[in-house]
Amino acid sequence: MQTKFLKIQNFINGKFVEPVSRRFLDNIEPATGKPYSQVPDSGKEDIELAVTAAEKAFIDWSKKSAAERSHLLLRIADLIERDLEKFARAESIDTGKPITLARTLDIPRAVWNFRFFATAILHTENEAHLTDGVAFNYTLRQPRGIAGLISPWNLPLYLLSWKIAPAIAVGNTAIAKPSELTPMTAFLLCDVCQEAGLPAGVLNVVHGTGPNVGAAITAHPKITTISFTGGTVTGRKVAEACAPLFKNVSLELGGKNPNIVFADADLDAAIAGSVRSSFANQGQVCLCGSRIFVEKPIYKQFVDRFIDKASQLKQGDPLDEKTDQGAIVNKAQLDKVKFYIDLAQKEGGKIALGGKPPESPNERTKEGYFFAPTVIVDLPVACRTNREEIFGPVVTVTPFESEDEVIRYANDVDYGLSSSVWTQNLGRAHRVAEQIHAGTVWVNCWLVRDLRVPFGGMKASGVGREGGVEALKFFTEPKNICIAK
Ligand code: TXE
Repeated sequence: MQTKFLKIQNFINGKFVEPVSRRFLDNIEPATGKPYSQVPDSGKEDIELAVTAAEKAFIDWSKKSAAERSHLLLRIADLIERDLEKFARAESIDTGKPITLARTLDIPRAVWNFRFFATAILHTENEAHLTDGVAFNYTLRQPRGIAGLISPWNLPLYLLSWKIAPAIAVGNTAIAKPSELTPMTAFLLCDVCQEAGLPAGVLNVVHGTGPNVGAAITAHPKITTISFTGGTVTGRKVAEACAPLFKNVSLELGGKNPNIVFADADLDAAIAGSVRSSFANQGQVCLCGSRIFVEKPIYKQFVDRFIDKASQLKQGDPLDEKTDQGAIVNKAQLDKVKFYIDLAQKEGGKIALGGKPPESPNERTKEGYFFAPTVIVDLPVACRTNREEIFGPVVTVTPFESEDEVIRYANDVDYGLSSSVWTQNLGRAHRVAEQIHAGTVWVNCWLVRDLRVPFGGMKASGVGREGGVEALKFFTEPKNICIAK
């Protein structure tokens, strides 16, 4: 018997509405494998309604002062912070991540995203040039119109907020499509935006699948800016849809990030940092260091200590305060992880830790999507397991002999998102960081984020730099105005 589930609604023109189709999809809780709410199965008719609302709202919103827009974004940040526990619980149930991670990372970073862009727009600089005494040139950055924002399931509110905040902060209006797998915190955000007094139509959230809603966004001629975060395969589809319409597109895609540990590293720090960068969010962070390379003299010591530390991670019910490792987001992703575990063994790898689902933590979660932190050794460097993104709690560990060799290994993949380098030799840190193909290189740390620096990937990891202050440029159109003297 279908129990009455919470029906999530779209948020269009400042109101909560059902999809035109009246159809809904089950929203499955990863920890139980059972539906717990319903998501609108929207389509292009809903996008049409959102475009009408966003177009109308743009007229006034784009004319508001930076101070007025800043005030509203700061109010949204305060309300998310006020409801932090509610957002953290919703994020944990929706994604399967430990509630402690949602409470300390996802939601606080979403609050910070709104605060950062709310204040950044008060201090932007515009360029001006005196041209040979004959003219005065200045650059005017103007909002582009309606922004289409498409986000993934791994860090739902974190990654959606770092699109919404800059897009509307500079005066655009937005149509956002969260992943259909994790819609809940986007739904709560709409509540907060309504309470904060965000004018109707400035932010519209349309829930549904990629092909029905995401594709309608990328195809709509009036949605001139597209900010996408997700897999490389989908990113390619988004790029193909936008190219003929000459849209302004930013793609934050996948990664297969090298985590390089030299023999002179502070091993305690490198081990702790590597366990975090390997298994945070069950390894479902595009920035995870899924390929660990260790200089030969300390290889065995590293592997033994790394396995020992990783085996201490408490796997369990995401809602249990003591849990470090929760559930994988859905069955498809769990099956993908299992596929790569089998492939790795066929390619000659040895499972040094994990390799299978853990004992069920309790009655509630016995049919959930769980997988133990897994460490694979003895793989050839260039095998598929070492080149393809798994996006789960699975890392490989490989020894290396020289700087040149490990840089070659690190760069020999299609991706170029991030990297960590552990060494106490400053010259080596600079030398190696300069040669790694990655948009971000962390030295003796991981996932230290400063929104004032460019963020994004190269090669198959994406195009553009929007996860920070660069987003203020991405979401505006620079116009040069030249006035004769
Ligand atoms: O991606 P998908 P997922 C990457 C991560 C992994 C993937 C996981 O590395 O590869 O994202 O997220 C919508 N037209 N990153 O599985 O399937 C879909 O509904 C338009 C990298 O969700 O690509 C969802 O809302 N939209 C990143 C969104 O696209 C479409 C950080 C992403 O879905 C669509 C986080 C279509 N044809 C994850 N098909 C980084 N680099 O920072 C689907 N969608």
